[in-house]
Amino acid sequence: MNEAPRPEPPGSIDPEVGSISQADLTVDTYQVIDADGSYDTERLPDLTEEQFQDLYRWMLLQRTYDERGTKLQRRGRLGTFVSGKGQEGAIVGSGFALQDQDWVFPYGRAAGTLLMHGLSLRDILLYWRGVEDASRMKGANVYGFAISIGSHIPVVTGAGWAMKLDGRDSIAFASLGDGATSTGAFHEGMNFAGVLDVPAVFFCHNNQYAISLPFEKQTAADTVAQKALAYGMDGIRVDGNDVLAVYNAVAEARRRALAGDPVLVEAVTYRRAAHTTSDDPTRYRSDEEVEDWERRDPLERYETFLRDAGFWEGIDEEAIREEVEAEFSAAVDAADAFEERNVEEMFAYIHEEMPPEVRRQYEEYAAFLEDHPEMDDYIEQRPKG
Ligand SMILES: Cc1ncc(C[n+]2csc(CCOP(=O)(O)OP(=O)(O)O)c2C)c(N)n1
Repeated sequence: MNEAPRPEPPGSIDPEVGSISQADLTVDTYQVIDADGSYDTERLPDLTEEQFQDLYRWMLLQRTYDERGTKLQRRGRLGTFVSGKGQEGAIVGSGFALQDQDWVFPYGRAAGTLLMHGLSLRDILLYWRGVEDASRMKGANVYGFAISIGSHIPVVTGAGWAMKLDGRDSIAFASLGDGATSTGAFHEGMNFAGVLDVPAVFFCHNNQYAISLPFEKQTAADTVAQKALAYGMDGIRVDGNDVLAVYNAVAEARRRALAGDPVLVEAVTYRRAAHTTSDDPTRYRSDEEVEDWERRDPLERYETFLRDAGFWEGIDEEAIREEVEAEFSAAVDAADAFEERNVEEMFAYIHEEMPPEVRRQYEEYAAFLEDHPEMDDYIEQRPKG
């Protein structure tokens, strides 16, 4: 044991003891279209007129999905519903920059990204209806929703690493919220992504809230993008309500990821709807704040751009609205026609063979139902797929 007494804190400390501080960082927010709709021609992506118009259609589909999905839930026809209203620029701009061979690891708010990646609208509705096997995300390179927030980040790193070892020309793409960046899983996954140089893009929708918790109360970091530096990665901060800026940012992040440099992208946006259909946001945020973000609506901003750039004439807005409404209605009909599920499938859908622990749970449940036949009626009343 060292018996020598510790010195008192010195009266003066060497001023040369240095530190780095976030105050020294400049983190710019990349934009192509300003809030008033004016744009920088130098930054316009190299897209065809049809592709510029397509972006509008996708955003309108996302808006329709959010509005009608919320109503469906209110009528008891979905278990719960998570709206991406206000985040259309981030959802669609990022989806447009991906390629079919990429894998998407989604969080619940980004339905449009998944539709653009080939997932059916019917299956997304079935998911929110509580049909377990909709979690399989059939027919698209899409992994199940990360309901446990941030839990998918190490999986994304692992998937990206596998792609790298296989020499594939694809990336692993994660969507996540700002709240997810405060989880342990996020830090671990990001750390290894940086160490292993995996082809992954981590796309954070910074929509200012994690349920009722505002961004400033959740982290002392000024931005999400700067968190990348701690993992030896690059961070990009982009205006998430500017669909073209998001498209450029994710296209660039994807290019770097393929070259072995994973990127964290922060899209600055706002969740205009409630957290889920069981939340009342008026309890924790002001009308003024919501109205302020309504004025930064991603669809209106993009429409102004399309008009100024001369791309609006080719758009029959009424026809597109009818088309996306019809697409949504058809998906609801298809979900309604989905065959009835039996109880076993709730346990059986995820594994090729039921593992012993899951089998034990299933048997317990089946025995419970035998003892309580009245529960059958309750199950009958569950919304069917
Ligand atoms: C690991 C974990 N902790 C807590 C929750 C409960 N929860 C559900 S959503 C949410 C907030 C998510 O916020 P954010 O990641 O910012 O995404 P947003 O919903 O704002 O789009 C929380 C804490 C959860 N699902 N998973």
